[in-house]
Amino acid sequence: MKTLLVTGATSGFGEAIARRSIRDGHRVIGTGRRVERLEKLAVELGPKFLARRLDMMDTAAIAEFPDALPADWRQIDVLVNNAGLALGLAPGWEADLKQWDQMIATNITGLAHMTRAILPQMVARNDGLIVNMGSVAANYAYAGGHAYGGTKAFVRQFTQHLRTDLVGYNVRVTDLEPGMVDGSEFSVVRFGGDKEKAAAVYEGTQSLTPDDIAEVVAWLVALPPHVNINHMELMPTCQAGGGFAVKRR
Ligand code: NDP
Ligand code: 8X3
Repeated sequence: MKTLLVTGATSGFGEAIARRSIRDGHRVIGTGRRVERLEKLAVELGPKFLARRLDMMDTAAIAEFPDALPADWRQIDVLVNNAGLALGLAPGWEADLKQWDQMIATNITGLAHMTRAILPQMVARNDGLIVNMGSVAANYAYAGGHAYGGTKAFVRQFTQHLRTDLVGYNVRVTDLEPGMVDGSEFSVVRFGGDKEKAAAVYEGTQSLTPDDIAEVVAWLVALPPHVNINHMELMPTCQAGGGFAVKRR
């Protein structure tokens, strides 16, 4: 039985990863800002789920987080740096700077601080796995993707550079890069709560699901310690990388 720390467990991927991990015999510390969601999940999943409120934009709270856990929950075998968000899809010159700041604070600073908070114990034990939730937006440009894609490009390079530091240790680090995933709140959040606009993103597609992501995380967790998946890009079969944007006369 491993102990997973899953950030952003109040919906979407994080919730599915929590459920799947507990089904696989592990236990999970699930975090997020929406405490009522965490409490509901704790009732459903029982004593193998520990709910903790944590705002990933609060770096002081992240630093204090590991030592504030109950003593028998402090060894984190797997960190799933999943919490994150995209806000807006306006062209760069019209984008809301507050939205850029929030994406950077959550997807970059929060993820980096959480990694820094947990990595020392993994190195000291010579054992552990970090799964960073990247995105295809790190690899392909699309209109309005600017700051979000930039944060996920950070996740990709941060992961790969950490790999270099960790050579010689049995600590694995993976950047998971999903494409379109329906069934989470990602697009509802991106469009400021507009459910119709969010649903239109997936209309007529058979997108990936949060359970597909949880399946891949379960596979990563189960791999033997000598196998590191550096990065893994997955898309639904109905999606592929686009071409260049060209303005013709
Ligand atoms: P959801 O919106 O369903 O889940 C996002 C999770 O992140 C929620 O649990 C939310 O919790 C948490 N979160 C956001 N901001 C904060 C914060 N400041 N502090 C703490 N938790 C926060 O979307 P997904 O499940 O789809 O997204 C999960 C990850 O996957 C994200 O990093 C996203 O970028 C990435 N991703 C999503 C794809 C998709 O198509 N859906 C594709 C590729 C990557 P709460 O609001 O309760 O704080
Ligand atoms: C989420 C996938 O294509 O909307 O990271 O950026 S995408």
